Amino acid sequence: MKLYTFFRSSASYRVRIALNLKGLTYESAPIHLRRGGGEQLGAAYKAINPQALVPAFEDNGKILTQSLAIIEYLDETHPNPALLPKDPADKALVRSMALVIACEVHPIQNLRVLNYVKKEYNQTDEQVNRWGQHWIDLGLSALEQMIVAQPKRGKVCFGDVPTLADICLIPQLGNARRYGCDLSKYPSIVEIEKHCNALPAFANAAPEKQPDAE
Ligand SMILES: N[C@@H](CCC(=O)N[C@@H](CS)C(=O)NCC(=O)O)C(=O)O
Repeated sequence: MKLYTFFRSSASYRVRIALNLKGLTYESAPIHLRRGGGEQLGAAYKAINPQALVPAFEDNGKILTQSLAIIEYLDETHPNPALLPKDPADKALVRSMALVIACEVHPIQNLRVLNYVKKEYNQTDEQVNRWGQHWIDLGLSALEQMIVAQPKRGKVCFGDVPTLADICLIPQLGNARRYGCDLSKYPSIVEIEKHCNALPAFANAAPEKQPDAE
């Protein structure tokens, strides 16, 4: 198993957590998103992922892309521990929490989007930062309400055992801090982060623990 990853990439971080939760060992293939204008944009990496995004994942000669597709593949090929609840309504709830981050927040404060906004619309770093902060805050504030309102409130987003929702949430919080978001507005999220980061699967997936960390 090989993971094309960048230490600071939150989508790669999601897959690293899932691999660790499953107890799977893998080879890390670092793709530096800034060096030389971005290694993800080179022909060699585009042959692996035509979207020029990390992560990509190789298993038994097959290449998979999109972090959530990779994580669901891992969950189906290595079912224990499960990353989604069995009950269809619970499963839909966990997926909806994960998608708040993966569909609504993360894509619009991604490197290429921010670079585009900055260059095409002549925005300063400060303005681009505010853009990122706005979308992160909107998503986290909704997620905080979803966590509090759900019936199985426990140590993590849903119940007491980490799911896909936590796998998406925790990496996003590092980005949130980088953009200057005030996380004290989201007390349940901060508690969940504390709990998850005490678990080796999450701690060992953190950007600063990666072989390509700077
Ligand atoms: N939806 C994709 C998002 C992947 C993605 O946006 N990756 C970022 C790093 S977190 C990336 O490669 N950015 C490179 C760029 O913007 O040029 C997934 O979940 O895998």
